[in-house]
Amino acid sequence: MGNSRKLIKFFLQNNIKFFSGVPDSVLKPFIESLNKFKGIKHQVAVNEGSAVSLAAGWQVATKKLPLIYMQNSGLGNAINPLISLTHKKVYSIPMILMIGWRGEINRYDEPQHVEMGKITKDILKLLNIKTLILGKSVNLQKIKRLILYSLKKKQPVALLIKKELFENDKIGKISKLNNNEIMRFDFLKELVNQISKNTKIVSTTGYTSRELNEIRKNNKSLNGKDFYMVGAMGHTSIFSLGVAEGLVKQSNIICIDGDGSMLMHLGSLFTIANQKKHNFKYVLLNNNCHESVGSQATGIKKTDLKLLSKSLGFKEYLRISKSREMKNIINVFLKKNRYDFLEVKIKNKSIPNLGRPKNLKDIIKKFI
Ligand SMILES: Cc1ncc(C[n+]2csc(CCOP(=O)(O)OP(=O)(O)O)c2C)c(N)n1
Repeated sequence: MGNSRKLIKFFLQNNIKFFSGVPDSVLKPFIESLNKFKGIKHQVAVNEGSAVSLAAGWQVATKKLPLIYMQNSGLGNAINPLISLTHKKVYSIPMILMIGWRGEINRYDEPQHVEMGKITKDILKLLNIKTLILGKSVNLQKIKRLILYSLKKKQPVALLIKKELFENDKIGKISKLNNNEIMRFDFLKELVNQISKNTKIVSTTGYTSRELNEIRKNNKSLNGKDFYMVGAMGHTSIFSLGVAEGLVKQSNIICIDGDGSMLMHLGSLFTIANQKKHNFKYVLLNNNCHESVGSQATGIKKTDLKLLSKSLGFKEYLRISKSREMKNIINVFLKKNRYDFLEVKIKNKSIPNLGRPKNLKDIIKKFI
């Protein structure tokens, strides 16, 4: 049995049945396995602070111990409720945090993860959260002691998960492909083919930035400049607005977001639509999932994005769901000087051998 199943069984035996969090690649097999067990309540949250607060409310109502999973990048989102809601000096609410350790010390990782990786243990210490690091093997007795500590002291505790813990877990076919026909790569290629020289693109965390970067690498003569939001997930849209507001020379700003990222800080769209910037456009690449970390569903499928964007105050809502309409709708979208919202229904499938944006300092220099 893989470590993820072993741990979930153990949690169930210890009456831990409520799970919430934001997906992470280190925890991918664990999160996927949650859906295969009966008697589990599992809710994917929009951000890590939201997951902690949801679990805290559930704990207050049931007196049972919940588990919240997240990538260590998400600790930033979680700190507010961890220090001002669940902390022992406030309401003292017990829970287990399971944290994927990106930027783990002595292991290569991308720049956006390195600093957080270095300080993750210290942050947990500052938050007074007793932490157990889990590497290749699982010592259930140690975890049991941590659980008892959390219950007795009524405090959050943490399991800090190294990459190797779930690395060899067989998870079967987790990335079920959706029925959308448009590949993100094809859309991005068509978009950069059509944009004018004075267009700047800000693209979201994960595969979107990586694919856009691939397109640029392979064709240096394309118009426009890009900024890749490699970290700060969920802040792509509001960062783009900042760029649109700050530019002295008139440029067109296109924000390319993902559904997971959009939902993480949905309130930013409210600020954006209220500013009514005519040089700002918003594109949502909607694959209904967090594809970059394992295609876990975001739950956005049931939301009417036309209604949402219009009620937030976007000027127009456009949608592309068929490859044959892509070229024309992109053309219409780019031509109009207005703050429109374009939803593109994309397949959750990326091109193989995807590189990563490098030399971030160069990227920011060239952007403006
Ligand atoms: C605060 C934070 N939480 C979690 C992550 C891990 N993470 C990186 S990309 C990603 C998924 C993004 O989903 P979406 O915006 O829908 O784009 P897609 O991957 O589907 O292209 C997640 C959860 C992160 N980088 N930062």
